[in-house]
Amino acid sequence: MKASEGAWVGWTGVPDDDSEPFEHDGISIVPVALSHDDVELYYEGFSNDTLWPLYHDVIAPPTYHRDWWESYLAVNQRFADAAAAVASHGATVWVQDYQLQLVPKMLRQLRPDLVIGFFNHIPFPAYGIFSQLPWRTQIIEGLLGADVIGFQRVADAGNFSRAVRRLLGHTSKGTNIDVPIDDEAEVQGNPARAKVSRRGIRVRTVVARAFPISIDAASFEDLARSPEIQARAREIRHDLGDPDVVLLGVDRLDYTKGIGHRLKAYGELLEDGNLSAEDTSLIQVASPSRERVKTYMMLRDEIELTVGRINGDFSTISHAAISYLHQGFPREEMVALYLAADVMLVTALRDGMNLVAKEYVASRFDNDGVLVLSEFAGAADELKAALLVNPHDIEGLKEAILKAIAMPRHERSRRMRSMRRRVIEFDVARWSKSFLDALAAQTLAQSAADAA
Ligand code: GDG
Repeated sequence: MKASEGAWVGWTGVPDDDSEPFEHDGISIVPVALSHDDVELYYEGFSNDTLWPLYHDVIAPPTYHRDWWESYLAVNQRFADAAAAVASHGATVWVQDYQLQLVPKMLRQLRPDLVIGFFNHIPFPAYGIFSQLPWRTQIIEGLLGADVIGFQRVADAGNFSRAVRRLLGHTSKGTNIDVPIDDEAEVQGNPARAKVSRRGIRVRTVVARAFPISIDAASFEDLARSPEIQARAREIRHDLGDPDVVLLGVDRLDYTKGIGHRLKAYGELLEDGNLSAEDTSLIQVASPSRERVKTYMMLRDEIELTVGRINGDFSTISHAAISYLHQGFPREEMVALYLAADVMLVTALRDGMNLVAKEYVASRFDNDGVLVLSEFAGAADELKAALLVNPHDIEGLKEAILKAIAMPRHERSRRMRSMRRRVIEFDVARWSKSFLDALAAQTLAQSAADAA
């Protein structure tokens, strides 16, 4: 952002905050205000209680309310207006995530000169699920306002392209979708974009493909290499009573993360006598999330009941079966936890990517530790040397946990090295560069097609 003199357009996170634009750390920040009602209807409602469960394969039932949709429309328009007001001629605007899917089209109508990208951080569901959405066509049309639409997985991009074909009948070839242009202003605003399709109509090409997101891997490794953090990792194990095995889960307290499935598997292993709280400890960080949404309140009750039962049944005075932390921690503490853990459990039922999996790998410069990873997290496409699991298969999950605990050092090291190569090479800088390069290439290709 600094290098490109960009502006960051976003909500401050505080309702009814109408702060003026300001500079921070060399970046121009442009706040967009949300009222208390907007937060309730647009953010907690449509974004987190309609789109979130729908896009995560309806693990929880999505709620459809017309006034939430109206609010989603209004807030998306506010963001489009704010971006249109600050973008210079021909600028690149990169819209982030499912809360803003209508912005690309709204922005293109306001500013046909702009180059527009969109990245979806969560999955894009199969058509059979997506088609439940009463506003499915508007969402697809909103996204198609972009030049490049990025997804976490190849499967997500495929689901999107299928939805476009089913709902709008546009033709597509590979990752390119031909979108008819029916607005003369759009052609005038950027004549280079329009071309004539094989069907003889004026179209522009939209690219929809996977750009798996990543982390700043080097910064995690740097923290992990610091002597203070290593000392803290030892201290954590000591404070747990120096168990033989430390298992770790780190998630926002969200029903997509499969925390309940993980606890069920762990509880059964204790019950079967395959594990004992004397020599095994599970740390579960469940950072508070969306606490005003009802499904999240219910989830918290359910998880805390399960933790209480397992601890009640299996803890001893000196050793807790589960150290459950409903708190957020500084990043230094997270890295110390990653270093302290023999086995990292990522058992999401559906997850766009899951950065925790990558953070664990990036932190383990010692090439030790085992990652148990759900095949339903996007990270599974890249971290193939993890122990991949189907979290719905509790027996399979239990076997994977035991296998992780028993894994010989040379195998742990081989798997971790392979995963580390991937995470270090494909870091977040590479992710953003590849997206922005694709966006630039897309506009260049269109100019070239026009010139020819
Ligand atoms: C969405 C998609 C996709 C969590 N607790 C603490 C803390 N965290 C940090 C983790 C990690 C991040 O939050 C969570 O990222 P995830 O990727 O695991 O999951 P979502 O929040 O659901 O993110 C997801 C992501 O967007 C990016 O595209 O991967 O699929 O759902 O970085 O470390 N960090 C600190 N203290 C905590 O207590 N410092």
